[in-house]
Amino acid sequence: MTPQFQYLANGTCLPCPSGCSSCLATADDVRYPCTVCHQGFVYVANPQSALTAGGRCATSCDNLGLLATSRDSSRVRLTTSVDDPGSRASEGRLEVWYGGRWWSVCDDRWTMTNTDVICQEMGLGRGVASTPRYNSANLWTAMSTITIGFDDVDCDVTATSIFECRHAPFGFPPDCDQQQTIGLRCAGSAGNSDYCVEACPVGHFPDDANSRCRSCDVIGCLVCSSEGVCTRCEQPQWLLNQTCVQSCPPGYYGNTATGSCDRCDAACLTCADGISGTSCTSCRVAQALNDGACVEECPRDQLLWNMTSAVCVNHCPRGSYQVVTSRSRICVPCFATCRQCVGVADNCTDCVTSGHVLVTRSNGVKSCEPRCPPGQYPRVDKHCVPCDDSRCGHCYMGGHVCSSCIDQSYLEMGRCVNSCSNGLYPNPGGTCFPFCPGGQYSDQSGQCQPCQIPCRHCLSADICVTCQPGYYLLTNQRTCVSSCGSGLVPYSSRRNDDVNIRLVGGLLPTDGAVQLFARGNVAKVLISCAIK
Ligand SMILES: [Ca+2]
Repeated sequence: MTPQFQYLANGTCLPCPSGCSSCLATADDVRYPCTVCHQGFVYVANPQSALTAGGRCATSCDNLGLLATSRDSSRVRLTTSVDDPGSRASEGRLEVWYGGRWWSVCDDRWTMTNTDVICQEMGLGRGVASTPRYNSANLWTAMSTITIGFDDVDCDVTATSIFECRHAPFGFPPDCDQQQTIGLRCAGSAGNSDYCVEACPVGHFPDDANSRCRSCDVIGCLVCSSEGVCTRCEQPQWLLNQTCVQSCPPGYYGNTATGSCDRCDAACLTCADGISGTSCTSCRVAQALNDGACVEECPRDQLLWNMTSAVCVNHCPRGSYQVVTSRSRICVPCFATCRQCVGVADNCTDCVTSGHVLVTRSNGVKSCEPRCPPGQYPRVDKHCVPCDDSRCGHCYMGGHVCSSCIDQSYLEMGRCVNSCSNGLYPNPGGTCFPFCPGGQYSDQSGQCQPCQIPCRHCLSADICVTCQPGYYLLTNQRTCVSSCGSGLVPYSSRRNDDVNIRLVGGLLPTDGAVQLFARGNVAKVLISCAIK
């Protein structure tokens, strides 16, 4: 610690004042040589000089008619490096706390007055210089962590804070890139946490009892008269009942001129933010919204749409249809399954459910259904239309190809026919196949005949394949018997867990050589009725 500084006026070296723990090597004003104060002292920047003026260390701000405040609570700071944001420097990139985070400031239209106002807001005395494109000049690598939130800042000389200066609307993308951040240099030193100010910084109020600035303690509050009593909020918040709100409650609008929530015009139920409360967004019962005004009746050329609140419209919105009588012109909601309807509520022209199709009912009205009725198919526009052949139960391929038939016709190769073609036989489901249905065989003349009981499935009148329940197939004779007889035992071709048996090399499933697959030591030998 070097308690020395030089006073240039007459070239004499003078000791650092007692309150100072650090002094300038050269001070242009002998009354303000300090850079850091001892514990228990507060820093007072030179309010006059715009050179490297330093400050003085006082025992109390009160004696000077000033207020004490803490640098840590300031909403404006100078940042010198990525690693050390908000360091106590009197030079660096300008950052402003707003909406719960720090933003940097664009250099567009920057003025020396801006620099001066903001340096004094930070308790750093007069402004010395500003550096446009500060990010670019310092070649910071972490530029992506910075977002420019303030643009076109324009301070009057009387301003005591950047929050009193005009700027482009916050929240819109500023028309400047990340390198265009403004950097400032202030005359004072930033060595101490506590410093003296003429007016409390933003978000603070003067507590006269101990000459200190105290926090408003209201989130989003810029100006307050005492703790918890806000009088001005940061945009886009609005002042309501001494606090700040994101949006005004129903019946109120955000007054863009005053920044507070004010009552809507008596005609409105709710109204839009703006310079007055006369732009209604909804109306009271028995009134309709017409172009921002609440009216008793819609104009003659408009329709009344009353869903959540009454509105005058030029065309009925989707999901409603118009009903025009000599006395009223209104829009009425469509039936719930209709996305669009015409004439009456349940006459759909489009369906809410994407897979649904439009079915024309007997009264000519179209309804949305999961599928077309028999004899119809869905066109590309989802309207159900008749199949080409009236005997089709269902059809596809543009209605040309049947997939089922009605009126006792048979389905043959996608067509419905009165009888199956030669060599084809009607099977269950009314389909023509080149074989007889189960339990029947084709006789010499090509007619299907029933198998002889107790035969169940057969190839001809005397060649049985399976038997009715309670009968066994004699596979060498292809007939069904009620008992196997001597030398034969019943055999079921069903598998069991221990032994797998199969017949191979025979003409029929129940004919052939027996093959066994045995697991473990004991193989059970089962002999079919069919094997001698
Ligand atoms: Ca700009």
